[in-house]
Amino acid sequence: MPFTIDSARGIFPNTLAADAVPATIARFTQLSAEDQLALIWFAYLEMGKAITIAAPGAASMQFAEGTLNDIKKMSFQEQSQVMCDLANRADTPVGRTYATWSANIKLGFWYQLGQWMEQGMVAPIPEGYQLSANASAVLQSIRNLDSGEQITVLRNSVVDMGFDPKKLDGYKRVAEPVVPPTDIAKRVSVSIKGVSSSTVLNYMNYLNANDFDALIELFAADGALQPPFQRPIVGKEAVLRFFREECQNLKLLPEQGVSEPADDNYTQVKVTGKVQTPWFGAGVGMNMAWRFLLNPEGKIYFVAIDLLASPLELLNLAR
Ligand code: 45D
Repeated sequence: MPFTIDSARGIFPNTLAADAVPATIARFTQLSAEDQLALIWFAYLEMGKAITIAAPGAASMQFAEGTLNDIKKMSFQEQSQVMCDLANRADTPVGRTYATWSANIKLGFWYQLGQWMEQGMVAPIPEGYQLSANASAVLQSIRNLDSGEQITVLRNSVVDMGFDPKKLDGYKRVAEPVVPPTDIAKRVSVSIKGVSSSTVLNYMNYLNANDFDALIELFAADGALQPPFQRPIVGKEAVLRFFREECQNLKLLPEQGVSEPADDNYTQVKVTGKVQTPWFGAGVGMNMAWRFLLNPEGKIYFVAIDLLASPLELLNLAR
């Protein structure tokens, strides 16, 4: 039977993803806005003792600057209201602006608010704030996650805030400018134990070099990419947009993999290894798997990227 995107999602079915991440987010989303903000604040402070966030570059901060300056001028009470409205996904002017931003701009916005909260320029979480019992339980679950899972929970909760972009009709997406690809002379090539597919090796090398125009040519016209805990992004145009908006300056460190024939002359390849985000650099190595399905022409019909449940999963290459 020919593959569909839906059936392709099921290749290497015994890959164990870090389900604790969506489970934690689901519980977090049920909390009141005040509890959500206080909980993230506490989690962020505790994590900050072990890992450091890199300050976002000016290029990504420029888009949030206007909104940030408006917030800085408000009273503490108004500032708290704006933050609660974002957590509540309320339909407000700030919530609508926030909805148009890429994930990195949203993170940079909160990074700045966090700095200002520490410096006393933006309303702090009230001293002695008591989390509800549910919120304390969620904070405890976050403490029990590894650092790759923790930063994914934080990122996803930030991305989910603001007015729902699907409810905006017609808007301009706001993302950081795309950096030029790394000079050919400065590129480094990966090697993957057990995998020789040039498509897979080039995928890693092009992504590491921010060479999105070359990267997208590795995909079939109807190809799809499934980011961790998301539905597949389908078609070259949408996948290229995703690369340009969300995938700059990642560091992919694949280690090992397996390759085997699949139905209809397709080939399935699973690779495991680490990924670093520019926000935390070498401080956080996320345990990842890539599950590729290559068509008979060697183009990527489907690739799923999974955050793995544990470092042990790096060794799980069973078919
Ligand atoms: O609410 O092969 C306060 C793809 C309190 C592409 C706060 C990929 C109040 C293909 C503290 C102020 C992308 C899929 C908030 C590979 C409050 C591909 C602030 C994978 C919110 C490999 C909180 C890439 C703050 C991956 C400032 C897996 C939080 C990338 C900041 C993963 C959190 C990247 C930050 C991750 C989190 C980045 C900066 C998980 C960043 C996480």
